Amino acid sequence: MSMQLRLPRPAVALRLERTGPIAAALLAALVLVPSASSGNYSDASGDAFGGSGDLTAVTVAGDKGSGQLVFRITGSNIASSEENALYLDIDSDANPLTGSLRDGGAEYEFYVDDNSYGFGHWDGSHWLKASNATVLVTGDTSSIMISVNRSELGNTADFNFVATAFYMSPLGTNIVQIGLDTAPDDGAFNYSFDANGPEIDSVEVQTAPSTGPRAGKKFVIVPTALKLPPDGRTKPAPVLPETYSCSAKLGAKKLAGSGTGACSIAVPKKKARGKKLTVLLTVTYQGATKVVPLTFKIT
Ligand SMILES: [Ca+2]
Ligand SMILES: [Ca+2]
Repeated sequence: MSMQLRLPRPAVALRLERTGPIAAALLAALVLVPSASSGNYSDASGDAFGGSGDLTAVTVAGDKGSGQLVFRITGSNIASSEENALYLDIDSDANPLTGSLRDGGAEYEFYVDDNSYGFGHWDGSHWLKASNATVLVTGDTSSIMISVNRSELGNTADFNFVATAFYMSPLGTNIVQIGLDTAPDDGAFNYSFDANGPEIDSVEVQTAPSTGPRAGKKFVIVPTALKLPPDGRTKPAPVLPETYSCSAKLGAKKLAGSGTGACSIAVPKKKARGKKLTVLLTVTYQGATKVVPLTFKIT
């Protein structure tokens, strides 16, 4: 079995008081966050082991104006007891090489159990209690919501994060049972206020023919990898968009496309050679949308 152990953090040893059921203050905070748009991240269901909660999805909605962020972490059997807790690590500078290296470069960490939460800040060598004036935590074993303002996350604009369901209980002398599920399985998710989802820095594409469009032939564009900020992943599999589409023009004339996302473009035979083909490639991933302009010379 391949697994990656993120060990329990003695980290946030501090226990702050649980906020209890959804309060009017929480509802007010939520109103500030547009609910239509959010980063949408998923984790397989049924991949938890050792009795830990099973995480299945995380959404992150941020309001650029106020800086308020709302994480919704869903699954089953999460944060059900002190032994079976939920952690949210936030790498607030989106740099896995700074912060707590044992925790994927996190500068901030939440701990949530069935009746309390903790919020810690890495000071360079220790986890200390963080300022939590804007923090609200609520939910149940199928959904935990954590709301915090970026003013208490180092004024981050773009961060990485990992949710971890972690079970640990003594089984006998010097033996503990450990269970775990992390989202994602490898590396970290990214969220940018500007993108309201992950920051997509660039998109790699392949074309057919690889040498570029030819007059009178079909020209096909396929995105083969999205470049996101570094997230500490150990298995560098390409990140593929969830959907993509193309809009192509020859000069001012729109060209018809077919196939996946209309990215198979019919290049006219007449008066096309030597001209510029412009394509707007739109990719979507985890709630973010990125439009990439591409230009080609027709031969
Ligand atoms: Ca899972
Ligand atoms: Ca960091």
